[in-house]
Amino acid sequence: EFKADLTLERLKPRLEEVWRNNEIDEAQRSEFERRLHAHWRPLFEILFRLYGSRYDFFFHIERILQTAAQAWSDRPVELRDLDRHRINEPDWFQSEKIVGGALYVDLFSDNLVKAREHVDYFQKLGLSYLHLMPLFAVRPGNNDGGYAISNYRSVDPRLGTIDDLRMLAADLRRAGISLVLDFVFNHTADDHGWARKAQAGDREYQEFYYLFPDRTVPEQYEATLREIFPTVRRGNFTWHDGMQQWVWTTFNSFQWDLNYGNPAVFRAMLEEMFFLANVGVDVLRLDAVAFIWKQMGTGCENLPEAHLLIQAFNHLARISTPSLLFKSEAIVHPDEVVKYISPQECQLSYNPTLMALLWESLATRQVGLIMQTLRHRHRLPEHTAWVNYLRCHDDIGWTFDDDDAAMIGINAYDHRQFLNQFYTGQFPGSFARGIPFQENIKTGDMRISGTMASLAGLEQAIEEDDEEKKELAIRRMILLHGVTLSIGGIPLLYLGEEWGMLNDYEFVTDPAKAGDSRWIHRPKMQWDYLEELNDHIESGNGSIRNHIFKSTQQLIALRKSLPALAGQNMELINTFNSHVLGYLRIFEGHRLIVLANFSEEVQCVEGNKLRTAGIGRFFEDVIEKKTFETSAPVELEPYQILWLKRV
Ligand code: OTU
Repeated sequence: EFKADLTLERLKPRLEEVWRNNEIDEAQRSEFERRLHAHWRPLFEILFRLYGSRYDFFFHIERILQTAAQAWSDRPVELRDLDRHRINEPDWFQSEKIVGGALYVDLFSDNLVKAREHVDYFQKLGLSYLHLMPLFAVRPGNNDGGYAISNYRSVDPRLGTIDDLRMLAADLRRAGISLVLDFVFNHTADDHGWARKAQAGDREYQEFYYLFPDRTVPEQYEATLREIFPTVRRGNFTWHDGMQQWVWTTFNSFQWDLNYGNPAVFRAMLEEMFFLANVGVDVLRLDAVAFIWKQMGTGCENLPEAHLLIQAFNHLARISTPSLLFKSEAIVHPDEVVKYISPQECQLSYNPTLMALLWESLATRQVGLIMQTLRHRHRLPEHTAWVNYLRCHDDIGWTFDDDDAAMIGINAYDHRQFLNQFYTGQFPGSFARGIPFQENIKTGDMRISGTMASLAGLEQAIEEDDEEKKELAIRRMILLHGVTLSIGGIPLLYLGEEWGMLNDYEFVTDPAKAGDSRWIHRPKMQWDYLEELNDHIESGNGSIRNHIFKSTQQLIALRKSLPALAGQNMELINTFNSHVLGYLRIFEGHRLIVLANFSEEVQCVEGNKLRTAGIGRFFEDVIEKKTFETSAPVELEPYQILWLKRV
């Protein structure tokens, strides 16, 4: 602490320069300094642990501090107002009024200007949180859906300009919709300015990446590494002819992993983070958090230093851009996912385990594994929340815990094989139409691509023109939404779900997409659906879409009217029925019981089992507006979900 305080005293005069150049007055300065003092000690300790042994540690610390001061100087007034507001309301995202959506600007709206016209659509659907998939300048050709960024400060010209983005951000803010963008900080594209300089032989920038002249060191690393994109290339390194070096590439060969062992990389990315924050982003989705630190002899995933790095970014955000929050994208083992979640690290996190287990429950018609898992994994620290989703732009991986499975007599390996068979439609009787993603011949491992509707059976039902199957598929979709909208945390729709969009098999005709099966679940929005909505179509696919849209919209509106659905508090209810998931939500005295039937048969739950949940003698399902008595069995239709409130 003494060291930290002394360092700050010594460095403070170095900030004068920044204040002077930007004409920052005393009041603004002291607002920054108050927060700097509050966060300095922990920040200094983290940076010292990461970089303290470097000969140039103090140089880098000084630069980091100046970067923070510069970010505060650049922060627009309206965002500073928002900062003050959010500091007093740190739990704004816990509200039942928060409902999220995610989309690709090009596939949904064509470009940013048109996206601004779609704000009323987002409101009509009930969204108050919008994640735009990466929209920055990318390399030519395959750009991994925007995740191969060549410039974090400019927008892909096909989508618009950075000013279009600023204007959209302002529109969204006025409409009460929080903006979420990606912070793709594990890697840059191979044509990012830093990578180009490295290729041109600049030593300083070669140290931004992991480069090796021969296979010796890469092979030593690979002895303990997983392969994330095994169909792209075996191993984790890519040979670069120009430099005559092997480059560390965890994902695609054109995505170069950044070397955070070098504090200059941390500072450079910090600048990019602040740039995005000052555009008017409320939440940054931290992409691929698991991979940002490497250490020989480990799996180079989820290392303690990865957490320290994010905490350092977080402290700096608290100092300069305090309304900015982080969402962790750690699609890893549930024990590891949760370690990224805290007010000091990521306030929000994808909930990949819940996502996978909801699909698992649909396939098995059993709720054993989801119950076993939720029992000890749903609770989070205060001031944090899950982001609960069903599908996103990525694949589904079966990231449940093997011991959770073993506890209820399930062999995890076999079960994953079964789920892969089921969701690729190979298991007899399966309703799903998924396709494999990144099948690993060596390990037999596989992930699943496919839209929500196609995985839930709608594609098969439409193809077979089977009314009963269509009905069941729609019920499955509403059931799943009914859970993510009520289980605690921010529900996140992947846009297209609200229309039951089916797989798009056309992606194979585009050479930049053909090698990546995830494009099957990234269809283009059809705006005539919206027109159909007013046409009262009685039959055919139009009526199915309308039905799905209206039910989804209605469920969202309902969620937003139920204070019991705020916060994270969720207690499982033993329904004594292995097909029915049950839980109680309590928030500030408001209560709601949820019962969800994962089978296509009618199921019963003894009403008196629910009394213990303190709901009284009568209750009403607020979805169907039907009243039940706790003295009788509660009957659930196939795939029905009930949201029960005491009357
Ligand atoms: C993320 O996902 C993105 O969501 C993907 O769209 C990108 O392709 C990738 O990073 C590279 O930027 O492997 O299949 O957590 O599962 O980070 C998705 C581990 C991915 C990975 C996850 C990654």
